[in-house]
Amino acid sequence: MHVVATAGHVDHGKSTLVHALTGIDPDRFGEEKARGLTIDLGFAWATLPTGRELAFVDVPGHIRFIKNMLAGVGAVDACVFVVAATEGWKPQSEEHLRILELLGVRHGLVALTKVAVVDDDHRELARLDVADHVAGTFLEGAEVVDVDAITGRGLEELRAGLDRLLVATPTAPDVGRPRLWVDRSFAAKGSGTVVTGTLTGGRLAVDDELVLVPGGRAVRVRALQSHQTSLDDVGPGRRVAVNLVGVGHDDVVRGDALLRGGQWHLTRRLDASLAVLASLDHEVSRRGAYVAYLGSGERPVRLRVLGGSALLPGEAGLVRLHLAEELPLIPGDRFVLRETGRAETVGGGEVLDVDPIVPASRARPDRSTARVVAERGWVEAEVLTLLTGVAQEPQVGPWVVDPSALAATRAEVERAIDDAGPLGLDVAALDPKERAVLATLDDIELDAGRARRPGAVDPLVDHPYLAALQAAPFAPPLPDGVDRGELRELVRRGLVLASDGTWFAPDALDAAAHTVAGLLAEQPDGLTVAQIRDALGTSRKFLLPLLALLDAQGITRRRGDLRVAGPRLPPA
Ligand SMILES: Nc1nc2c(ncn2[C@@H]2O[C@H](COP(=O)(O)OP(=O)(O)OP(=O)(O)O)[C@@H](O)[C@H]2O)c(=O)[nH]1
Ligand SMILES: [Mg+2]
Repeated sequence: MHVVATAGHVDHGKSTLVHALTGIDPDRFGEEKARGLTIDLGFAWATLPTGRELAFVDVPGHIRFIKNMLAGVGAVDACVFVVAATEGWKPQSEEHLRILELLGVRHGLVALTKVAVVDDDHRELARLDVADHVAGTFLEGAEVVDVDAITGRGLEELRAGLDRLLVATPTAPDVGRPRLWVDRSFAAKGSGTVVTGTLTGGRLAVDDELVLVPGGRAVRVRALQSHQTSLDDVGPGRRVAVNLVGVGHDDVVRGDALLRGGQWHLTRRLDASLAVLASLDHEVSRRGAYVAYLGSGERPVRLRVLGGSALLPGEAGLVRLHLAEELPLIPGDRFVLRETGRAETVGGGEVLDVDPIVPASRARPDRSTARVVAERGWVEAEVLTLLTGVAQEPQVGPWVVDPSALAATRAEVERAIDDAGPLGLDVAALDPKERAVLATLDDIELDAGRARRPGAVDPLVDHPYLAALQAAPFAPPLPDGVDRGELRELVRRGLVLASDGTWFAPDALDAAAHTVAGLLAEQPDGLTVAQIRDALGTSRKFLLPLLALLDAQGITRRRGDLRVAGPRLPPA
């Protein structure tokens, strides 16, 4: 399945040829038929001798309707370039060829039309004329087929030529990210809003929840058609009509995009390459009123030349474009730039950066992902995927990180670990990026939420205060002279139990629990504080905080003035 555009000067026979090949008159409007002039895009389709299907987007040749031509050729796979043998190469032959070049069309053939009304010499001259003008373009060496759509001469050769052309023409790839630039929106009887366009990037299916951009309106697909056949789902590289729920046909215009929410970076600002046509008679600078043809739309833009102030005719450079509305763009999207004041095609290029963050004075955009990462240092893989249009795997946590930014954070984390010494670095004190980096470090031990170098002796395990507490379990000394940070860490790790300004060894609690269990076995109705105090040989001053710990751990429970068995009381 391919979508092929016509191109060529006004009246050279584009629509007549499409009609002859498909049986469908692409001129849809009464005025077009009456004047014999295409005004807006026309659509038709056919099956070639080999069974291959193709859709035509038929464009107007008249210079006044160039913006309609531009709306139709943005997403096509190939072109049929029409030159009338009666007239040869004309101004819009030239302009259409330039536009196709700028939009990156790389496949096509030439139909030399009206050959039945010229003699052989004329026809040969026209052929030479065409060969001259396509030299150095994608049409150099393309097949040139003599046809006459009125007599039917050459139509079979043209069909065979299209078959040969399309065998060698890649179809629009499916990257799971559909985008339909709308070229028509209308109300269909009984079914509501229908939009049409050339689908690229992925599939659409009935019941899909989609959004319309700009604006972000949520819509649902009620029905789909391609070539007037209803389908449940449809792949890229086709002309598609989408019946939408959730929007009136007047609220969608040519140039809007239909897509899945969350799959696109929407931007008002982009960096791009710009090739200026050699035929232009003035330089391109920020002065001038420009429109960019992006997708199927005509967009007013402000332009700034990067790395200079102007581009000369025939020169290629870099520009930053500012749009009036947010568009779903990815690097590689192509555009044509025209100047509205002079109504002339200035040039065109390729989107390089859909979210430029470097000031225009320093920006040097290119298509490389590494540049996008380097400019940011850290970028979430999901965001990078939107910015590049290519699926990106995270490197560290959810991020892709510039090598120098990663090295810097790594060094910081290592230094912090070394500074923390044998106690280890409290991982909770790190920010998420540092924590993600920590997880990538080899030579680090993680224990109880602290990171330290392996082999670093933990000073807490043999801490003298532990020995002091153990030596006097029921008359524990105060932590005088113990470093506060170490004490906090001892408590946090459960090496020391704190209660009400008194500190105990865990052994003290175990011993007390056993003693109490023994007493309660004999006296299950409860023990007085004095009984426990005497059994442990301690004083009230130490016993009350100790009982608070026993209660808190569920070893004992209070009942009035007595202590009875709690759920965690050990067996006697
Ligand atoms: N004899 C002859 N006449 C042709 C042929 N192709 C087109 N014509 C005539 O040329 C005129 C213009 O044809 P169209 O098909 O409308 O030309 P077009 O390129 O679509 O014109 P625009 O869309 O306005 O740019 C019509 O009167 C056609 O009948 C052909 O192959 N032979
Ligand atoms: Mg026409």
